[in-house]
Amino acid sequence: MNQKEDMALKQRLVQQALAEGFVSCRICRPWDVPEVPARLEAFLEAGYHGQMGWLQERSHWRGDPHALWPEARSVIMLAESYAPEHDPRAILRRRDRGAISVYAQNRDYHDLVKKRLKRLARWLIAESADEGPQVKVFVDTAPVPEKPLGQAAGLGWQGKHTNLLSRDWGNWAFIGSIFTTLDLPADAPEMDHCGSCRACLDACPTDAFPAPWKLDATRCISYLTIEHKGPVDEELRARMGNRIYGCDDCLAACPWNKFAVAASDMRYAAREDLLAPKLAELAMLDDAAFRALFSGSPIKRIGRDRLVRNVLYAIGNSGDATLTAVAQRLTGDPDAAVADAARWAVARLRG
Ligand code: B12
Ligand code: SF4
Ligand code: SF4
Repeated sequence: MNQKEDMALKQRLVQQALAEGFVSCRICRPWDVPEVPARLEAFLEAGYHGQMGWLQERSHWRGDPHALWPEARSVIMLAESYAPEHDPRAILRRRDRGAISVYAQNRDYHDLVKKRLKRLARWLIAESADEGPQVKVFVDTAPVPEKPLGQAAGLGWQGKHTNLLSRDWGNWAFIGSIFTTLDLPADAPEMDHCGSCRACLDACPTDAFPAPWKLDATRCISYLTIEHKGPVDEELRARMGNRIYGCDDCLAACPWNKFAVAASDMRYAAREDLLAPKLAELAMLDDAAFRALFSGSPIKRIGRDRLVRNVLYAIGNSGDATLTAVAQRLTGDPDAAVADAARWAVARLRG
């Protein structure tokens, strides 16, 4: 294809991406993030990844998208909004209820974004005049530095809370990518618009930011509730409040959300039963009931034991003595972390 045809294809691609429901579509080169390996190395050396050994294992790819697939010439970066209609911080005051982070209140985004990416990638192959272009789609699960690539493509910038945000759609968006052997015209990177703001850093309940743009994941409630196996450090449990899956505090604090674009896919809208679930009911879930309740939800991935462990920390933090009996029943649970959390909750409520 010549330059004019490349540009025309790119313009139609962006139109098609928006028609699919993405809020933004921009392009960079796989080699456009040379700063990442050193920054990733510093993160790993500080031990900020905790038990997420998979971040370390494939760090040569995570640091260098060009090494991940040397034949790729362009990376198409896409943002998909899941902006909530409610203030996710309101639930934090209802201490007998569990707070589930916005992204997990309905369907698993991995499934929804991946389907959309695949449809767009098929469209691109069909529309391209080149012989047999190849594509690979990624959302979260592969060792791809999605946020730095997003910034390089001009989708948004990496804020001080380390997430990608934009002046057009705030920070409530998932990121997906399509790597392709096609040589599409690249966009300019986005620059920083955080300025002197530090609202996200100050909002963090566990002081998980040692510095702006640096997250110690081992202190982040998202990591503690989703990734961390076994008992959580007692100093941190007490700060988790009623957050039982993920955390939204740093995202919700960002002033750029006033420009957030509403989620176009209703399958992200909060399920009625996951907006303010009762801790007493969640604590009683067995494996079968857990699987039935969270079928199709990202929460399913953590399993009954870890969710109930988190629920018991929330019960311990609730100050609600009527929940003591519920915690007491789980002090002999076969899962050691659940039993430990139950004993801790009982002691806190009696304390
Ligand atoms: C591991 C992981 C986590 C970990 C670690 C998070 C982290 N910040 O690293 C945990 C479990 C804590 C987590 C939590 C969340 N996650 Co997460 N997570 C990932 C994952 C799989 C990898 C991220 C990674 O590589 N981390 C390692 C560190 C080293 O990378 P990093 O944050 O990019 O760190 C960079 C900065 O520190 C930067 N840096 C250092 N110094 C400087 C200086 C300047 C000036 C700048 C600009 C940058 C900079 O360089 C580092 C290397 O690039 C990505 C998917 C993916 N493949 O990218 C999703 C992803 C980042 N997560 C996502 C989401 C939605 C979340 C949560 C909001 C979920 C929730 N509500 O609970 C929270 C947010 C917590 C937070 N404040 O970051 C989205 C973010 C979308 C967006 N708009 O950015 C992603 C992109 C998934 C997706 N495809 O949509 N996550
Ligand atoms: S997600 Fe919550 S705990 Fe993690 S950094 Fe943001 S505010 Fe802190
Ligand atoms: S809250 Fe402020 S510092 Fe944090 S990401 Fe948003 S603009 Fe940047």
